[in-house]
Amino acid sequence: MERGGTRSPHKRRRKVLIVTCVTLVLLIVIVALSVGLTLRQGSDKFQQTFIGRCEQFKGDRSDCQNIWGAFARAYVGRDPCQVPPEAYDPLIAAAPFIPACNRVMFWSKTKTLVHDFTKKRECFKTLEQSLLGSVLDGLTWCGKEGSNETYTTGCPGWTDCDNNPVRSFWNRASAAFADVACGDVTAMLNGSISSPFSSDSIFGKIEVKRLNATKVRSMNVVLVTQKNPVTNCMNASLKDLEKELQNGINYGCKEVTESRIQECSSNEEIPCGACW
Ligand code: DVN
Repeated sequence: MERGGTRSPHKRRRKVLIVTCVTLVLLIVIVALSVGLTLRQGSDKFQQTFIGRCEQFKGDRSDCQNIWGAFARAYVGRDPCQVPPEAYDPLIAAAPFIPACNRVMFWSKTKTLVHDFTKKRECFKTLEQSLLGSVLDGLTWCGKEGSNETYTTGCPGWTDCDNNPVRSFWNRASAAFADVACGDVTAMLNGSISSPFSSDSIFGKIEVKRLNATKVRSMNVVLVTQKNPVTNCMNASLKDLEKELQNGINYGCKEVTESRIQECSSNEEIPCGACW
């Protein structure tokens, strides 16, 4: 029996231990809940960005939810290095690319310049100006086995594994974009590098190979040069590009200075056809 309410040291130590354990468990629960909440918020934010961009492009809410569903099913709950391009087939079916005959613009190593130009002039359309390209340009996403969240951090980088969700999307979307190319198509390539065309690039290994001579009449390269050009239209890699085109697709190449392209971007008085 305890005298006067004093406790033995043993009991005091046990009480301190219990309080410490309970505090620790509570702390762990709070941290777990806040991490889960943060992940959930990140996942929701990504979905809101996707749907917001989709609605902005389409001008209405119409089927953006369906398109989101087809997109998410490609990678959610999957190992982020096991998402092949064909996982996005249902997405391409849900948001098909619309042919833009004589206005298709491919590019390689000229991302900033080509989009500065195409954003200001209606002459050409790039993949990144399509519904899916504009919704996902600049975003990173992946899933994880056993989770129904979309992660935007901790995802595999572009070169970490071939079948990562972002790279597979752009490979699949590039193929679909090239499949609907028609008429005279254009490619803006970089004349400041020794090989403006690389068969290892998305343009080289996917898009060029999918151009169909029954629909595409010509491939016209715009080789962007600086004051002191590094290369020109006689470059060996451009000869390779010409060889890789399907028989029946004519090839052309023009060296155009970056300043001329910037002039065309900002001066709508210059008709599209006279830019180069
Ligand atoms: O025709 C275009 C367009 O239609 C697109 O779908 O494919 C063609 C462009 O791809 P490309 O020929 O491979 O050209 P790039 O310039 O080598 O790469 C295009 C983009 O892929 C880069 O701008 C990177 O995108 P980002 O990060 O600038 O938004 C990405 N990319 C390519 N190689 C990469 C890489 N990102 C990171 N690491 C790499 N090694």
